[in-house]
This record gives sequence, structure tokens and C-alpha cells, in this order.
Amino acid sequence: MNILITNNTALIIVDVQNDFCPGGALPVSEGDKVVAVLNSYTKKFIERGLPVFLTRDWHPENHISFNAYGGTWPPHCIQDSNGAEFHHGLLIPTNAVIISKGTLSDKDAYSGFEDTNLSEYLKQRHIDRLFIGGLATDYCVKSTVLDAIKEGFQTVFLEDASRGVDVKAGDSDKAIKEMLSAGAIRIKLGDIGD
Ligand code: VGL
Ligand code: ZN
Repeated sequence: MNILITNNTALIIVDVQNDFCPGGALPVSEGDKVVAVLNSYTKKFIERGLPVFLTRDWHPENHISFNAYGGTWPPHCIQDSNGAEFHHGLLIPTNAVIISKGTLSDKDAYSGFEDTNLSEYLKQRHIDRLFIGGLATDYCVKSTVLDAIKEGFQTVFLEDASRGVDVKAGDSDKAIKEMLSAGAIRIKLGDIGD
């Protein structure tokens, strides 16, 4: 597989926040392992002057996805908490755009496109190809990838820069199959040609 970062490509880094890393409130196994690889992708986008977007899960204290409010998750990524901060090792370009999601108490959002202006930002900049990776493969990365395809973007899933929760064994593999059959391309860093 060989893929190009064209002049109309953007990078979307999904939810690389402390709570999704080992030691966090909703840890993804090896979640922190995505940081170094994502930084390598980010450097390629910085070198080419191309846009980088970071999504973040950004919940109020009484969010509907939390166990105490009828949801399936422990409290995580509470607005302005340490757990909601991006992993300290993550390279964030100075002009990166941050997209907050799941910000309303009564509504959850796994996709970076859900109730945000991400799609408008991308279309304004004439982006037609997206590289997407981060946490978690079987939740927010999957939803973001599937929405990106629906929005008409050529969508590239960064396999080496993503990790899954795997509440049930095999969930991440299943998510990857779903993304591929919806039309996503799957790559690793070494597949990028210049
Ligand atoms: C996520 C579970 C709950 C994610 C967010 O970012 O994948 N997973 N909230
Ligand atoms: Zn959440």
C-alpha cells in the first residue's frame, strides 16, 4: 500500500487524552503507545504546511455516558480536568484546531463530526483526504472514520497510531473490518510515499 499526503490532506488525531491512557479513568491498553507514532505523522503534516485537527472528549460532570447517570462508562474526560488534557508527549502544532465533543450533559458523541463544525472547517480549506488515528479504535476512531466517509472524504485509517478498548475481545478487529468495508484505506507510517 502506497499513499500520498496530497496538498488537500488533513490529519485528525482522535482523543489522545490522559483518561484514555494507562493510569487514566478509562484506560485503553497501550493507549500511550500511539503518541510517538502520531508525532511522526504530525511532523509530516507540519513540514508540508497542512492542517492538523485534534478531537477531545469533553464531558460535563453529569454526563449521560457516565454510570451514575445511566451510561456505560466510568466518569472520564471531564471538562478542564487533568484526565481530559492531551497526553503530555503529544506534539500539537501551534495552529492546530481543537474540536471538543460530547460537551452537553444529555447527549454523547463518539464522532468528531457529531454536533461540531469539523466538516465545515475541512471544506473551507478544500480538504478532500483525511488521515485519522488515535483512541479508541472501536469507539471514537471508528465513528469518526465512518462519518468522514459519509461526508465524502477519502479516509485513511492509521493502524499503527490507534488502539482499542476491546470491552469484548475482538472489538477492535471488528471495527477495523467495518471501516474497511465502508471504504476506508488502512495504512502504517511506512506506507507514505513522497
Ligand atoms: C471514547 C468511550 C467513551 C473514545 C469516548 O474516545 O473512544 N470511548 N467516550
Ligand atoms: Zn466519552
